[in-house]
Amino acid sequence: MTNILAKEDLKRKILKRLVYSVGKDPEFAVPRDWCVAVTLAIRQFVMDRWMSTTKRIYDTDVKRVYYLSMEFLIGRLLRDTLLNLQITDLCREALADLGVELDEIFEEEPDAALGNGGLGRLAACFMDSMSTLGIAAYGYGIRYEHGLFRQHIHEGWQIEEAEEWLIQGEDPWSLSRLESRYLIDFGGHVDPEAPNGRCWRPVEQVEAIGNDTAIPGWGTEHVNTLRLWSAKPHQTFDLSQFNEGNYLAAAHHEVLAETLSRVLYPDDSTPQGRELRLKQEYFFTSASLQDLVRRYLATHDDLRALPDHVSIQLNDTHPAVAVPELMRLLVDEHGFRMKDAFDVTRGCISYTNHTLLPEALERWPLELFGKVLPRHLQIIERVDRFFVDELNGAASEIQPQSVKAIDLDDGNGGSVRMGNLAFIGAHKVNGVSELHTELMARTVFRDLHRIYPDRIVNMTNGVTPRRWLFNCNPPLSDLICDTIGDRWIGDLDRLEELKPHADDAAFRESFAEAKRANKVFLAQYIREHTGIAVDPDALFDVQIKRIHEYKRQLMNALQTVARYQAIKANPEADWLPLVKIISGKAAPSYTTAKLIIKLINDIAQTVNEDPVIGDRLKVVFIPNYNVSRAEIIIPGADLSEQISTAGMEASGTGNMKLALNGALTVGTLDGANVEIMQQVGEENIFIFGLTADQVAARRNEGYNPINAIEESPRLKAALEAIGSGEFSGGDTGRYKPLLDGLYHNDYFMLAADFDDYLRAQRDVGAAYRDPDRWFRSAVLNTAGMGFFSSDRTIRSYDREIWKSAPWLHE
Ligand code: NBG
Repeated sequence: MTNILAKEDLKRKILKRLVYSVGKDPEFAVPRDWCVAVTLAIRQFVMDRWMSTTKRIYDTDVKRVYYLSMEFLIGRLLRDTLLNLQITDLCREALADLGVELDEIFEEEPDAALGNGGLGRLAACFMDSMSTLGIAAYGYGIRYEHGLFRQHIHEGWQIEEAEEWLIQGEDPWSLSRLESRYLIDFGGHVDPEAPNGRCWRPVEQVEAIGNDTAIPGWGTEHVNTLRLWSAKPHQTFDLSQFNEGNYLAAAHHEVLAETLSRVLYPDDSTPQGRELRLKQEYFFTSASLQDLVRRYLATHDDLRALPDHVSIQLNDTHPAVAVPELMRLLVDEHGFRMKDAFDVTRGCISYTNHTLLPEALERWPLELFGKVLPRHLQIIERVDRFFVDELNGAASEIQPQSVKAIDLDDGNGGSVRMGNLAFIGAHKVNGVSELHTELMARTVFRDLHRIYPDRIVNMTNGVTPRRWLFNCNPPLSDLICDTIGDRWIGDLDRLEELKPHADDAAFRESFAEAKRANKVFLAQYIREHTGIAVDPDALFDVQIKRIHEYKRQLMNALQTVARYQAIKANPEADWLPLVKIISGKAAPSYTTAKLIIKLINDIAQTVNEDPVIGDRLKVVFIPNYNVSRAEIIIPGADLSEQISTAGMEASGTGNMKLALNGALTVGTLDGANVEIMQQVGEENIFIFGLTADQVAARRNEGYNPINAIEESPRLKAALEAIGSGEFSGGDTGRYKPLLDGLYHNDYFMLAADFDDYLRAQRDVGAAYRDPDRWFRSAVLNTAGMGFFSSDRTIRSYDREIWKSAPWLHE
């Protein structure tokens, strides 16, 4: 009865939105109109819970957690929101009554790609988990008008196209909060004569306006807020200029301001030496801090107690300017003494490091920093002085100059080291897997770790099981629910109960059927999107992630060539049919990565068209990798390629999603692979290659790739085939940069690992030929992945860093 009422109510809400907000007659509405109408109706549906959550947080005055992240790679929201509200079936039935198919509506939603890769997707998983656990959390970021570029493949090359996720300029999920607006200043100078506070005389101002999206948790009434800032001009359109006919000048301010939230920097590893990027970082950090201080002061009056009520988590160094910005707010606007402001700031802030790659550790030239943020530069100098005092007390043998936030001796006029600034200004600093955390303490932050030995903690990454198993993989999640019930969705450790079923032949059979159904679906998708026909009974070998040399897609490509050559040499042998599936984007300015994409596509063309090869080997590059594509590829994967040079992948999260969905991993002992191995058991994963320590040792000894290549006839033959133009229509020059890189440098030690990689792939093939063995391992992979829920990660952030939800740890 209630269900019928609820259904009728939802129908009414949807129709009302369709007519009054979208402005369409149901008779003429196209699927996209329905998608917007449903979204608006669901938004309305969560409103009560959202408001009562806000009220509860105010009333109980629990500690708030603020997650500052330049990126939130959210993907589509409708399916996950319905699941979390537990109204998927209700909505499906309501729409069916209206003659509309819910699954078709899902496909209409644009994929919000406000992030580059792992770091942004992690932030999105954390939002889901923080709501699910009932933590009073706010995500803060930027509402980019254009998210990550769309990748189009033209004759094998990556072409970037602007991405449009805002349907007609709007995001139906979000509410624009015109009352939450803040002024953000830039440039100018600091007035040394100014009496107390307010000594900064900026020359440029923009407004930050909040746009809120509700993030409901799973199986709870709790709804948190994701607040993304958009930039608007402060001095709006200049009518007098316009009237004088000076149209461009009239719009100048507008254009300048709005540029700040126009595009996401499409690079996940190299800092952009660009003023705009620095301004974006300050823009969203300042707006977020002003907002949280205002919220705090609405119900408290003593800012010295801020650390008891507020935790600010910096997702990488992009918001590290929060350190001087919070201090500036306290000193210049609230009359604090500098040292007190530093202590309060450090009490609130903690920082997550996501990479050890030297080129990814942000640095800003002093000149640029001082030009854009003169007051902040001054404050950072003060931070350095407090730091030097602490250093002198703790480890006087360390040269302050080598660790201060400001590096005067970089040979380039000096720079601000954002990693050191974040480390010094935070009370906790975390890595994202055990190995990464350990390496962090031994390498990039070695000296700082000696000075502050209790500061570094590990928080191994996780992924939300709602999106990354329940929603993306109905065949498998149905099987799991039939076998152990559905409590695993909110308590992933329960997957452990599947372990005994690994020895049950009937269960393994059902598990294999679920996998096959997903592979059939993926095969159809591949056919529709690439024209390539693949056999669902072949082994689906998947590598999906950003294209980067350290991730070694090139090694995967070379293994493919080696396999191709072996089949050609002996086509009649009993080859296990293999489909290589690769997908990922390269940063637009990363020439080598783009050339790797071209090579993969060239290999694909040659192999797929070779009549001798047939179904024994197919190579597929799926264009425009994004969250929605991941949701289709992951459930259909048999093998997960996690083959980075050991010591270089901070954690990885795709590795977790794939194993959770029953793929076996072939990988190095890098990032979270190490912990995946511990959880699923060494016999259920294919590990190969040098360890991080061995990589470092080989580099120190003076590694010579030519020797390694000479010792590996199969690698040599693969390289020679590429060099001879076999995959490039006789063009012997095309891949010279890649080949020269391997022969003369091979920084990522591909040659050193190659033969062992082939060995591991042979082991994979042998295991796959024995379905009992394979599916036993696959079941044990899914069953062993409970640890990698982002719920577990968030609990441990809360226990060790935020301390905002003590009831979670009782
Ligand atoms: C990435 C790492 C991944 C890690 C994610 C999330 C950046 C800078 N780093 O290994 O490369 O899984 O962060 O922590 O995007």
